[in-house]
Amino acid sequence: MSAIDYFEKIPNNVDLANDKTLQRALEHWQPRFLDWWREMGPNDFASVDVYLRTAVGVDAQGWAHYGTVKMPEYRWGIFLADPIADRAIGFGDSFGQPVWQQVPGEFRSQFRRLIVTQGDTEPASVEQQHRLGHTCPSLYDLRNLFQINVEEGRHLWAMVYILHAYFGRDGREEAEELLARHSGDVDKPRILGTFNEPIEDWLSFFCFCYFTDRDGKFQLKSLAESSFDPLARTCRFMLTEEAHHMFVGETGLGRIVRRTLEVMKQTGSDGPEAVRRQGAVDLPLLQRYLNFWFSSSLDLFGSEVSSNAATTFANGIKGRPDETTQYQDHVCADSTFEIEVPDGKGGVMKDTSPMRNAMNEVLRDAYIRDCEIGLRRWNMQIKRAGHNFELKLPSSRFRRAIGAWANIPTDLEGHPVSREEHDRRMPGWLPSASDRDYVKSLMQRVVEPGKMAAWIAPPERGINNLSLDYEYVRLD
Ligand code: BYC
Repeated sequence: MSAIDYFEKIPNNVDLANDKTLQRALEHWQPRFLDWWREMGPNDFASVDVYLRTAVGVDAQGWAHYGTVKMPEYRWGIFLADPIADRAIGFGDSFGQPVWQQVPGEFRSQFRRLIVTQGDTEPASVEQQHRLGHTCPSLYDLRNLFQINVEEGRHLWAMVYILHAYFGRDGREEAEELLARHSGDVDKPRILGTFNEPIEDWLSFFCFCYFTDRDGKFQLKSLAESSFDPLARTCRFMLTEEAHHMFVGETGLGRIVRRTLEVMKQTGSDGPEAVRRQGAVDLPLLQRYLNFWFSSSLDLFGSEVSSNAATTFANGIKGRPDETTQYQDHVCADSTFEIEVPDGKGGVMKDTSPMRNAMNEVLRDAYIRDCEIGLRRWNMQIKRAGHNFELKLPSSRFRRAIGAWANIPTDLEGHPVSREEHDRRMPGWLPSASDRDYVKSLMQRVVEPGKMAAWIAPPERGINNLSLDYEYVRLD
């Protein structure tokens, strides 16, 4: 295992002390990062003590340390997973050749584009969640929000390290830009659509963690296959932290379902009004939030047919998740993939794309299957409680803004419909203004240790074997 130097200004396992130029460049960026954190992060909580996990190593057994920290003092560091001896390129035209320790000149701009896009999402999510701390449903949840925020900050560090270390002046300029764009900013928005959507309530937050962080899992897994070894190692370690973010989403939504079912049992009614009278989230309302965040997150995979995707696969830049273990053909020079596209006459038709061009769709399909797992679990809870209601993922054709289905009006099942019908039925498909007002009315902050807001059930256990009434955040 590579040692992590905690006495350094920037904890790292990349031997920063022996690269003074890089160290100085990163130490120059560090105060800018902290200024950004103070301005755009959970700034109203700068002085509170939070029970946080900090990465202290990269091996599976003991990579994290838990302790009480004030967030601006969190040790954001640079950690790469240990190298794999004799690792060879796992896909594309250079399959089987040794991986690269430097970026080949001819692929520089493609790598930079992907690394910047990945890096951009990390601070974006912190900005989106900027004010959520004020309406937390419990101290446990508040701590989880802050844990996610500091780790997204560390993931920004991960990408900034790669930009500084391997992309020279261009990389340093891009690192500055990562702090200059802001989520939802009219003039300088974040790069990808979902990261400009406001997250103003905890139901949206849990949906974001469930759907959008899961895109992070798939994109990081694809980049973890990259032939550029430092990028692959960086992403492998990021995935370790990412798992907790999806856990927060999945258990958050599961706890909401559990609470709603309790209320339905108590009142003996499954009517949305009865559920709302008890201050819980009715299942149709939850479905509309799922529709919103799922469809938005689907766009994050890019177009069904993409020359960028073909090039990055051919060049060994970005593979498929678990490329080595999940696929037989790692070159995909002659294979094809069938996709469904609009037929231009208000219907759907099958089309065949070269496999390399369809890599975004291959990933999106795998992502959708992964998203279904949580829904199956929640539907089981609903069924066991004796209710005839099923949460469903909408079709991947519904409400798309990117790719073949962009701006094509369809219903939830993906059947093309007229614009008029689409607009008329939309309030039943996505959260309406009154849904959002209702959810907002639930967002009353609960900060007594062990207590939960009325719209969410308690988690099964606390953090790191601590009890649920542990004071995870000391607000004083
Ligand atoms: N919104 O050929 P196309 C995470 C752009 S989440 C706006 O269709 P391509 C996290 C695209 O950039 C993971 N623009 O697709 C989660 C391109 O623009 P340029 C983030 C979009 O190139 C929660 C153009 O459309 N990581 O980590 O194959 C919290 C044509 O693109 C969108 C990554 O995404 C969109 N939704 O791109 C915190 C990995 N979709 O370059 C963190 C890095 C596409 O022509 N990125 N465009 O100006 C990539 O791998 C690829 O850039 C994409 C697909 C997956 C985005």
